[in-house]
Amino acid sequence: MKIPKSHPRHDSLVTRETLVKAWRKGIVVPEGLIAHGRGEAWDYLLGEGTTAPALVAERAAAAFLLRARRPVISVNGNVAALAARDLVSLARAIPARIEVNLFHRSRSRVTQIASILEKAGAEAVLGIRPDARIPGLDSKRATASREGLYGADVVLVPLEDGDRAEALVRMGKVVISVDLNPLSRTSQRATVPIVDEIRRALRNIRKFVDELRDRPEETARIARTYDRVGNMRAVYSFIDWRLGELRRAGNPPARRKVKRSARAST
Ligand code: PTJ
Repeated sequence: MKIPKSHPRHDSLVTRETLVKAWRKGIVVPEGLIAHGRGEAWDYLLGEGTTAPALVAERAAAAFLLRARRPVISVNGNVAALAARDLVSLARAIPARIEVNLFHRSRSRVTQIASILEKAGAEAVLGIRPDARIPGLDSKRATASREGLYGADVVLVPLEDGDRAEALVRMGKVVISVDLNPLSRTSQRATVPIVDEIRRALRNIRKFVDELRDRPEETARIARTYDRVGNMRAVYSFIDWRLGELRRAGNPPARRKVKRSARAST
């Protein structure tokens, strides 16, 4: 379907079409379309832009990923369909391994997703031949590679399910999630929950990786002082503020531009 450029919800409709196309090819599962709708509803509430607390979490994520010995980024169908390029760009910048890990796992989906990532510039994508299991999980999400998710010390798990996030935390890993729903089990369980849209989050983390790469002391300070509970409180305060504005205006307020450098201190 061709979306007219003049449509007031152009970008949102293009995203929806991208996911539907990926579903037709078998990359995204039908459940992924439901997940998208849930995420977009939260994005409306958040104002469809990166909030100041999300920027703080994204900067912390960059610090943890840069300090990691074995950083790994997990990819599922939705993430591959929406953000393959952004994800590969971040993985190369860190550098981190990429592993395809699916809730609705099938060999053909894993292979298709790995090939999308390779077309976007990824090398040696993991997940096709898993050789380990994450303890305490019964779903197909438990499959992992020793070289990748199983052996990682820091994992970035966008659009994750809560069970696996929790299991990865139990294994002692630093778990960075990206999920627009601050109340999801994933956001509740992750070490660094990022409440932001996947493409915005990946681009921001990438910028912070570039900014922090040659600043080990600042990176160490951010990792030491990152305050998960404080950050989630700030997310709830933001939602509270936004609802207050909506209540007062009776209409969505114009979004205030967030200045990345000015707002992203921990
Ligand atoms: O490809 P598979 O087989 O691994 O399956 C992928 C899905 C997404 C179906 C699977 O991981 C799943 O069931 O996830 P959930 O439990 O529905 O959680 C997905 C979360 O992602 C929800 O809490 C949404 O709010 C959130 N979400 C959806 N779209 C976005 C998002 N968060 C950030 N950016 C988005 N674009």
